[in-house]
Amino acid sequence: MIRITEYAGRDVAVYGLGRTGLSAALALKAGGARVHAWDDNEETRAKAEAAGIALSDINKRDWQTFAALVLSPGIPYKFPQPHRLVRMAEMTGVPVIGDMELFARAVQALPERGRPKVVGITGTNGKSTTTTLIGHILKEAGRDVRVGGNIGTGVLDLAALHSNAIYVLELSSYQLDLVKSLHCNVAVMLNLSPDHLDRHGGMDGYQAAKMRIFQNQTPQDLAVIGFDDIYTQSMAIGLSASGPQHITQISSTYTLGKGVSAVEGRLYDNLNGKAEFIGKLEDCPALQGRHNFQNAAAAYATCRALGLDPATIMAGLKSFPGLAHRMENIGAIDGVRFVNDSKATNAQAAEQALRAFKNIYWIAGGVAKAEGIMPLAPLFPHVSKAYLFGQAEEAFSATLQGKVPVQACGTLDRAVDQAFRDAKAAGDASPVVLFSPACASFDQFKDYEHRGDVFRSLVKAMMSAPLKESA
Ligand code: UMA
Repeated sequence: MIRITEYAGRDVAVYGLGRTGLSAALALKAGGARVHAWDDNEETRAKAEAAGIALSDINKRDWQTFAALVLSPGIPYKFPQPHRLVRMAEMTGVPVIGDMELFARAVQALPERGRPKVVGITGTNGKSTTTTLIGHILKEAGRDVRVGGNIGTGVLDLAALHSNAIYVLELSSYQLDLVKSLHCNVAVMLNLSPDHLDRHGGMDGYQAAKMRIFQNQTPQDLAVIGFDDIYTQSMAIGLSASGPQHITQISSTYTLGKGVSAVEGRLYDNLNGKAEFIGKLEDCPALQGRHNFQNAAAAYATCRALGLDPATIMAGLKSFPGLAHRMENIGAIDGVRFVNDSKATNAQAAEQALRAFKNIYWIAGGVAKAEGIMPLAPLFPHVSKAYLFGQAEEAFSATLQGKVPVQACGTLDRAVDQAFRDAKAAGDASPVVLFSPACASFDQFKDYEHRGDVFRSLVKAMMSAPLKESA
């Protein structure tokens, strides 16, 4: 835990006691603040109490006494309209901040030489993969790395500040809205497309929130910016005109005159205006597909800035296991690769994986969404055969009829077994058993994580036991 001593002996309101609020309340309490913690959800309040946080209904308190309101990112700050308690704070002159701001100030309070490095990652898509990837490469290189933020671990839950440590933080637009003092030694902006517009009052507000990742950067710092969409292109132009920091552009679409490119998975370092071929991303199983090439280029640029050599970074890209349940590479048996993409709960989410591979033995099913798998039709030529299970079996079978061979399997275990047998027997080049269900899970599983865990266990069991003779 990162103790927050800034408010020692003062009263601080903490509203929202999910991952952010609970970790902030504990960090403030450990640092000597008088914490007034509240959540409207009874169950969440009970959990906070069990964790040692005394509850205090801030709706009924004298707000003049609070030194700050720590707000959770999920609670409306400015749009669609400020939460009632945000208005209350504003009316009484109480600053509204988030856990990232508490972290940022704790870092700034250290003498300059004692500060850890901070790497922030934002963008519309690919944040979690890039954050985890950078953490993985740095860890493999022997660095003291701590990974948190929007990825699921509240930043104040990470290990205590240390001058040798590197904090790799996924930053959402919600979190960036609540931060003023954050100073990223490396700030990564992957890509931008319209998202969360209601929460930011439109695209301008969303973009402005994202731009806050660059605030407080100095000439010693680096901004890594995607070149593949017009929004990030214009951010890079704006920053190069008026920002103090260095800029490295990255692309998975264009071969850049200066920067890091990963067009068709061929990674080139052209940071100094002289292109050097670093490696083929086809050798990195968990980084397939153009969106992942962009993530890999960003991770490469970041790790170079932190002093890693190209060979070490390439080794980390190759050994990256991927995020659990998101195109997670589980391993191979007899040349057949197994990929767990259980997080794909609709057709749009399954598209990335279907696009990334060929010779696919596709396992799909569960509770279908309204659009079914029709939007995936252009990718059906990538599929050698489909194995269906769960409620969607009949509907998916009808969509695939005449286009892709189909087998109705009923359950996931039968689908895995049959897909492996066929993939092994077919003798295709680089066959992939892909579990990308394009469905919700709740007909047969607790949630997508449970479903993915079951798939992984089935594959691991096959890895340690020979295949039985008959299906
Ligand atoms: N609440 C009230 N009253 C209200 C509204 C909410 O009491 O009127 C309470 C809720 O009961 C809840 C808390 O306030 O307990 C709100 O918590 P939260 O939604 O901010 O969630 P946390 O558990 O604190 O998780 C947050 C991030 N969630 C959001 O931004 C919505 C997590 O990102 C993040 O991992 C975590 O902090 C740790 O940093 C999740 C997310 O979905 C993954 N992020 C969005 C995204 O990626 O699209 C931005």
